[in-house]
Amino acid sequence: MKTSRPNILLITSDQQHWNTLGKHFPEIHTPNLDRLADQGMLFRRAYCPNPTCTPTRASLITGQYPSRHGAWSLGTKLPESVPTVGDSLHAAGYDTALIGKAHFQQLVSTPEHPSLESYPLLRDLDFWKNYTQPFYGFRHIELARNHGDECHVGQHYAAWMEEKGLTTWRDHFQNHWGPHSFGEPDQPPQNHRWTLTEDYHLNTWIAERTNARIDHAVAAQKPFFIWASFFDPHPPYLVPAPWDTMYDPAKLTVPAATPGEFAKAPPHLQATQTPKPDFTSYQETPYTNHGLHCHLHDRGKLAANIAVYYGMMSMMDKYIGRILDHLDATGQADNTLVVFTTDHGHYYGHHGLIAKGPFHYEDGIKLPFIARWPGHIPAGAETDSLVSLIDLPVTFLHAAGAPVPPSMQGVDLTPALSDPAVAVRDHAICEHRHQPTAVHLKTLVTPTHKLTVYYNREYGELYDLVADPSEINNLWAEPSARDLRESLTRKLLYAEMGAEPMPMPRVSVA
Ligand SMILES: [Ca+2]
Repeated sequence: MKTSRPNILLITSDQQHWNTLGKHFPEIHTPNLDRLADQGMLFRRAYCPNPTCTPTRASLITGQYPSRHGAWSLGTKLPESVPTVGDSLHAAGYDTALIGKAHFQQLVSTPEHPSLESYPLLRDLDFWKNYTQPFYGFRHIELARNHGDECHVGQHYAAWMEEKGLTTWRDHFQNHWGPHSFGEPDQPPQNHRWTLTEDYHLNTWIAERTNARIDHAVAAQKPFFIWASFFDPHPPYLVPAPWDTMYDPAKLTVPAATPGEFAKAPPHLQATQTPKPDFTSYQETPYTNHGLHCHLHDRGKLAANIAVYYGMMSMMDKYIGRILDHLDATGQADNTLVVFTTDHGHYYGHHGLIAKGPFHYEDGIKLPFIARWPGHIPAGAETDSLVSLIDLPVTFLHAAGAPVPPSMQGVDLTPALSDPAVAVRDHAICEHRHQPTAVHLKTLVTPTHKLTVYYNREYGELYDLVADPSEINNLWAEPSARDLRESLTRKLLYAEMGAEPMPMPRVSVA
């Protein structure tokens, strides 16, 4: 029986630069994502609400900004009390499942803040094999926690490798993490070519299990909401053969800083370009300030890393293709809203930076974003309509005809999905609070400009994205840009006021 309500398939990567789709950047090959874009709409101006994992991932399921849902930084936990899109879709009769990376909870469990995604539970495979409880609205989960060969490997993924006959899976992963030793032989971190073969890779597992869940929902005659949550191309730069040699580093463009661009940059950005920067004044908690370190790098090594970064994405593209093929084979493609995106961007030389951190250039906060729904979204369309990841829960609930919890702060993208000329937003907001006060910034993106305010600092950033798309010329302190800065600051305040939720509807005069 074919239901009239659409299935919803969310496919995400982790830390993927916006300009890594082969359709527009021929140095990389992503034939399956190109196919998805040819059959759907490519959004050129999609933004994350925070450029780190946990905050933005929690926004993806709650439709709330990190400043509202509570998981404001890495190492925090999304409160279980926050309504999620899965809660609402389950209540509406959907089969809800998450396959792959969650990262809604922290690696260390405490009595006050217990975490399922923590040591030593990660490696208790029997616990995960027998796990049947809902998790943030997903009635079915199959999880892992490791990027590449990281020691956090375990959960359903490790159980799957064992079921596949790879009893020696531990040999392919690091085993020790600070005080949490597993008493197993230590493995040094691997570089570029992973000893783990493709048959046992995270991508293979996610595609296989996503397809199995599609089959489950079809057999149960229920519409599904499935999040296929890939881990790549998040570093470490590591991929099985032959993908590690697919790209020749000598033939790749290696981005770089523009000479002189840091003259008017905030001090933490300037410091990243010095050999031994002192970031102690930014360290309010004992926990790592991601990205606040020296970013100077060897260009040759960077090129070799980019080749593997691209290889990771081409391999992931193959397995995304397997999921899209399965939608076709099961006759579900026409009745499925597919969204492909990532949780945040990545630097590989842009502005002299590597990986991620409190830097809100387009490289870090703009995303690849494709939506396909035959008959509802025009095929092959492209749009500059601004969208935010916090819009997806609201949009999914509208597609399903399910009520939207008043807690959600996103915008319904439906009008923009049907017409690339329609804009549903005049701004996007990107937050970044990695320390309570010392690393706390907020960015307003408009169709033409970008303003970044640093908490309790006199400095900031202001870029004209039309005249200066590379974000080289910081206008924040320019006397000629004073009125512009004032009006954008006011617009940021309006945006904050407009996003204030109204949990209780007004039902009486007083
Ligand atoms: Ca991430």
